[in-house]
Amino acid sequence: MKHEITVPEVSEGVTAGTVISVSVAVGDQVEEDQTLLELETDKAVVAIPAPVPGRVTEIKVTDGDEVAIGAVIMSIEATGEDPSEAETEKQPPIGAIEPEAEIPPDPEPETKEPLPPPVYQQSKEQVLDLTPVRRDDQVAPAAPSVRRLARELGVDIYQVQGSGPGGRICEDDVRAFVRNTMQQLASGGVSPLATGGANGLHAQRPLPDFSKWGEISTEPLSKIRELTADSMAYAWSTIPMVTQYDKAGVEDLEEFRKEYNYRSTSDAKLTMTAILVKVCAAALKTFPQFNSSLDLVRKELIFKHYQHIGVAVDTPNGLLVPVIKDAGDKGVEELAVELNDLAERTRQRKLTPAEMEGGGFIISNLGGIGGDAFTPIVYAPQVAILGVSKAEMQPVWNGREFEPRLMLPLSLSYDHRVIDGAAGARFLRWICQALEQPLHLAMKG
Ligand code: CAO
Repeated sequence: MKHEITVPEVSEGVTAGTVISVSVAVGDQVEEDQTLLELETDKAVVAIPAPVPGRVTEIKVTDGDEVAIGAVIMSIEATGEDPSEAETEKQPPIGAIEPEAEIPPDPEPETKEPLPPPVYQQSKEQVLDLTPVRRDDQVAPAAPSVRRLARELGVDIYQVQGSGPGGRICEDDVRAFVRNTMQQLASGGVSPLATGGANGLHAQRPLPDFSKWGEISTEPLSKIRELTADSMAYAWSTIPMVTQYDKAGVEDLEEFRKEYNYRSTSDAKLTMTAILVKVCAAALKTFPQFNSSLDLVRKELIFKHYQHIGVAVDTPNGLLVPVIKDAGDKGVEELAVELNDLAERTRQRKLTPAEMEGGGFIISNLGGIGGDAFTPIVYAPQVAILGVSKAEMQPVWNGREFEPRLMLPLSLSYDHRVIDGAAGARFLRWICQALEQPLHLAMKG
């Protein structure tokens, strides 16, 4: 029986995606759940699996194609199904001479070309403008041509008030936004909008022709890079942030971790990051404002009574942040298993959008690479993020003498509209103490 494979609903608000790699060819025999192709949307990369075992009979897309949700992308002739259930409407009437069953031709033996690497280039005709339309999980209701106009004029479309039904934004709305903003500029400055956002103008200044000075090459931005650029620019231009630095002596913890990994029969390694997830979840329970979001429109703080912690994962395609849900209710062992699994699937681009949503706080551990300190950027609408640098042996004065200690540098960036400096310092000290004396965590966490 023929199964048509359609693009599934990936996430709310996502209407289309880009095929980044087709993993099968016509004639391939596939298992149930085997990945047929990978699709990149503005929320995530998703693998589309085979719903049944069978043979691929048709592929309608190729790498780089833009496809709408619901579009048919492939067909599979299922194998192993009960023939009495399949194709019943095509059964010949009783007594009729049964024609010979039509057998699809065998695939050309061994003519399959090796799959090309994913291509991100799109032909102009096929492009369905998929410019990121997400901001704090809201979708800007605008046609691709309107979004294109906004981009050309350097307007952040999320700041444009739509005049159409349901707030739909049309070209006139974008032009009116530019006119108003220019008038405000001319009359002495732009006041921040009620959303607390910036003035909405993120125009890029014209670039010089770099090829004048030597050879250059270009490559299109991946969706991940586009989204990262958008969310970082938004956070940087709207959140007044401060970074607080501290250090925790972690020699006892490291000794325990190494001993645990040596004795453990589990596949999942206990890492410093997993321990930090546990400690931060406990810290968020003690200091709930670090797990809040600021709503300037309603003039209120939203407190989350769950501890969903994002962990920044470095992948060849860019930074992604899977979220460990309810970290405060889980033990370190369970968190280690979950983190290993999430990080692995993140690198393989096998996360679902839901696994990257709902985070209230992020840990960004660059210590495996190196560095003394850095200033992580708060990821709106969160209000704080913990950066972790490389733990190193250092001489520390204990009041009588210098003693060698393994010091883990921590950098906490926070939204200064929500968190005062003293609270930032206390929160980070609390984390340091919990790492230095885990009993402290058990007593208070
Ligand atoms: N100090 C010293 N060593 C550290 C360390 C730290 N802060 N963090 C990790 N290490 C060590 C680990 O102990 C491990 O050594 P061993 O193999 O001897 O145990 C090694 O570095 C590699 O660790 P890991 O990467 O396997 O495991 P992890 O849990 O510590 O990190 C993850 C997981 C996903 C956080 C990490 O792989 C990663 O992707 N980090 C990059 C995050 C990033 O890009 N952030 C920037 C975001 S922009 O703000």
